[in-house]
Amino acid sequence: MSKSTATLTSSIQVQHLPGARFGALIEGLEPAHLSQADKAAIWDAYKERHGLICFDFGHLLTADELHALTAVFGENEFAPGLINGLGKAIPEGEEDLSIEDQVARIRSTGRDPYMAYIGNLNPETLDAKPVDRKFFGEWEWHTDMSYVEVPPTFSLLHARVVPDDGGDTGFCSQVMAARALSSERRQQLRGLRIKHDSTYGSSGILRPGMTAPPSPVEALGYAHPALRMVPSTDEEALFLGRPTNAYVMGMALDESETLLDALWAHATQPQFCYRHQWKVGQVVVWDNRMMLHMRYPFDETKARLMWRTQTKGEAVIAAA
Ligand SMILES: O=C(O)CCC(=O)C(=O)O
Ligand SMILES: [Fe+2]
Repeated sequence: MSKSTATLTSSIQVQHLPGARFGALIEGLEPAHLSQADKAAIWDAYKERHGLICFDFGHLLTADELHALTAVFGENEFAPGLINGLGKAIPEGEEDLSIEDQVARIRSTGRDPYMAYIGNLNPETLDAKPVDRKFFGEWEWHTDMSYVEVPPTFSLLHARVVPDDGGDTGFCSQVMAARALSSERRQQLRGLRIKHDSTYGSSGILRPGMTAPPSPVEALGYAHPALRMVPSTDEEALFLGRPTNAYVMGMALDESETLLDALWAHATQPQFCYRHQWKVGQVVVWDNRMMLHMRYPFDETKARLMWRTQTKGEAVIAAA
């Protein structure tokens, strides 16, 4: 990887993520003492390595440290499922409840509204916590919260407890997938919008307050351009969201399904994908504009707990 002037004054070590065609591995970073040079080196790695970085700390972070690392990538966004309309249906009678009131309510329970806990352990006590069986199964390819108009840009996952086997996270570069489109397909995709369903979470569980739609045509969600621009690197990326209940706006359902099947087969080819095996203490950050991700299954007798943060997004820009 080329060295920029920024990396000369930062003590962090940046290398290619082993086993991946994209992604960087960063070691030696002190999240409580992030310098301007560190931040510049992180952004260089992000740009050169297509929006995926694994930070190897070798120890667990505090919540403040994870929030400080998140702030390198943007303004912290609320965790999904806590604020009305952000991965959570608006309960009757709460239509006018302000975000400030909701945040005050969440904080009064001792909960950090910017942190999500994904796992089958109580995040405080680390005691086993009952979860839906789907938690252990495969989580479908997706980009985070793409069913809202302005989805979060970066997501960060911090491995606290991981099984010795299984539970890997897959990443798939949609910039590489877009580059490999035929010119006919690229032409066809310009102007097309795909609706990204909000009813099911990535593991296949219905989200709080949601009901299953009769068909993808009626599913609640947001329709985004199929091909988007990523302004930070000035490249195009395919933007498929997630397979469940996806729908190409304006098409007959069977026509939409046929096109989506072909796009998913193209988008998730092995040469665009990387499978991450976690080590406790790592933080992986990805740019949802450039990257799909999924989670591999693991054994129901095992424990897994991740802390998760995300950054606020910006309006989705269609490829010209
Ligand atoms: O737990 C994982 O490996 C991935 C979960 C996920 O989809 C996410 O955090 O956005
Ligand atoms: Fe996700």
